[in-house]
Amino acid sequence: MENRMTEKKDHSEYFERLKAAHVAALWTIPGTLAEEPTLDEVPHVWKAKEIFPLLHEAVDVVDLGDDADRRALNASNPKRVFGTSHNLVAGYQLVLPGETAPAHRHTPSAIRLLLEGSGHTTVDGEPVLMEPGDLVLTPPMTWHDHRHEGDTPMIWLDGLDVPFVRGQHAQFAEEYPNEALQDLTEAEDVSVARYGAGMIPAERTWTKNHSPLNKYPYKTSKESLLRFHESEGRPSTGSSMEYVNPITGGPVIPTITCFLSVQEAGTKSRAYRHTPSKVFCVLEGSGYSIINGERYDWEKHDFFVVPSWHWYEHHANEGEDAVLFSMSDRPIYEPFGLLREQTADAVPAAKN
Ligand code: GTQ
Ligand code: FE2
Repeated sequence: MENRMTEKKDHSEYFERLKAAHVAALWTIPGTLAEEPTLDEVPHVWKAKEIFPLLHEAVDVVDLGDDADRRALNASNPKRVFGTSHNLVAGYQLVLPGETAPAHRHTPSAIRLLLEGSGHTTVDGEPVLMEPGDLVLTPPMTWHDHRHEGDTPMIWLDGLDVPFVRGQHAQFAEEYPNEALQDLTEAEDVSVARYGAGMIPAERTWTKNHSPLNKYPYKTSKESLLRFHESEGRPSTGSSMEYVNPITGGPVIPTITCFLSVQEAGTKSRAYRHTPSKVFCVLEGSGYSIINGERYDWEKHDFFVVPSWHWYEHHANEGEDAVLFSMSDRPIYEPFGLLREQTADAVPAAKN
């Protein structure tokens, strides 16, 4: 009798014909039914001490306005051609005293976290004053330009959803007429006046799907975080608060949610892992994070990426409490049932 088990036919000619017909045999693609995500990103720290000098060197390389709309260095994950994670890109941007970056708008959203100096970003006609630690939003298709009248260089952290938007084939951008700064049609920080105190105007005129606040001032955010931390009995595992759209309680931008966390000197956080990716930026203090069992040191103004589904925990060094800002692509996961989150007391030992 014929032994069907040991009989080996050569099917290579069949597979050639599948290829020519642009179909793939599901039983040969293991990733389709993979039990855990396959990643094209790794943890990495971008050090202010290394990148700020490179950013200052860019002054000799590009003239703002003439050669380039923006003088920014975007962080590419070591495992990717573009993108700090698969959905987010972070980087540093520099504007010198007296310089302007012309107005434009685009479908990708951006958040800015001011690190050094001060100046203005105008968002849809509203001049927003940026000071250290302030979170400033430029939501999808809002006109924005940057200008700086102060006397020291202004550097901030950019955070955008460009990899996600490009992946959806939804990237569009346009220049403001004459590559100029936009007209100022609103008073300075008017969105903070209208929406910045846990109240909203009784007459509800806001209809957009992003936060009506263009700025979350650091003074308010940090005070709020520290009061919360105090009210919880100053847990040694630290405290975190999420920035919200004051109308919906949802994320500040449809694709990006932001957090501010405090970790007291000499203490460590709980461990977390989740499907969304996260970029952390150090506003105060220094320390290190354990990400999937490896140690990543950080200090003031460094930023680092925690890829999807990686266990991580933060340790603040002795001497100064650490304040970490973070942004996450979590809002992209939630509507599709893709959000998975776990916590533990400590990062589990790495699997062999
Ligand atoms: O400041 O408008 O890092 O449009 C990338 C794209 C900054 C900006 C970036 C941008 C901007
Ligand atoms: Fe932009």
